Amino acid sequence: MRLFIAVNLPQQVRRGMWEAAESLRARSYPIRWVPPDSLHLTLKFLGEVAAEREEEIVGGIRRAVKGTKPFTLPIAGFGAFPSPVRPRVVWVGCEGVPSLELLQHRVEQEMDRLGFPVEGRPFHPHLTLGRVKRGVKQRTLAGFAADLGPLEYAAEVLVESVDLMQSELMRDGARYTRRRKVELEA
Ligand code: 2AM
Repeated sequence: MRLFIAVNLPQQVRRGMWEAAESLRARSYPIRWVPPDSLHLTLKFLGEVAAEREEEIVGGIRRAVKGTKPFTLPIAGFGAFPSPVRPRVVWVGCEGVPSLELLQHRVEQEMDRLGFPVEGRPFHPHLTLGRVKRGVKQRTLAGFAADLGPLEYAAEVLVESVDLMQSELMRDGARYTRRRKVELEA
């Protein structure tokens, strides 16, 4: 099964992000939007994993969160990777939060011990709202940066747990289900 480790968001925040991007979706750019129920923050993508390794992975997540207390995660602002003028991934940001960076680093270290290689690129925490469809011409995205610019959303999320998630690739996009929830230490 295809697995990843994520922080999930309260429904109210998922709704808020979705609604804040309404005007952008209305422009019908060639973007596949993540449905509001699926919006999340990925800490580590594991990829295809044998089902019998699930407990071992949960054990790694438990070790990673040991000593981490629940913390507040401010999320704010819209952006795009690699840039708003050449967008591929559209997101809401949550950078620069030391507790989150430490947590991600510890998850990365524990998963490395289990044989999941450390990402070669720096961690840019983000909440993916949409992905530009493959092979689309750049001109179909003309005006995107100008439409993204005025969007605003900000919220504070209390992070109290980390989830092991399963991703199933369906014809109309990925379906995510929570397999396990690991609570941070209160
Ligand atoms: P993204 O939001 O930046 O696309 C489930 O696929 C989650 O794992 C997504 O949030 C996705 O991040 C993340 N992810 C990270 N690396 C990935 C990869 N190589 N393939 C698919 N998803 C990946």
